[in-house]
Amino acid sequence: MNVRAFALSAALAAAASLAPWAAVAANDATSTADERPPSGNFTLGEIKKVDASQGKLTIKHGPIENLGMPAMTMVFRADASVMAGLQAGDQVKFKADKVDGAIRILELQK
Ligand SMILES: [Cu+2]
Repeated sequence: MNVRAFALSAALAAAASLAPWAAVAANDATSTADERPPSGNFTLGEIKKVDASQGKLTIKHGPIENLGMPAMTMVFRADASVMAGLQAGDQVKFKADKVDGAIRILELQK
C-alpha cells in the first residue's frame, strides 16, 4: 500500500469510526491542538505578599502577553514549591497561565 492509499483508507476509517486506533489518533490530534504553546516570555514582577497557607502570591507585575493582561498588582495561585524562599520585596520573573479558572504561576525565578 502506498502512502496516499494508506492516508485515504485511514481517513475513511476515521470518518466511519470503524477502527478504534483511528479514533484514538483523532483524539490525540484534537488534544494536541487544544494545548497552549509554552507561554514564551517571562513576566517581570515584584512580590508583594506571600500567603503559603492559602497558596496565594500577590505580585505587582508587568504585562502578561499570553493572558492579554496589562501591568497591575494581583493575586496569583501558586504551589508551595514555587513560593518557597520568597518574601515581599523580591524581584522575580515568572510565567503564568489560566488553570481551572484561576491564574496560576507555572514557573518562577528569583
Ligand atoms: Cu494581573
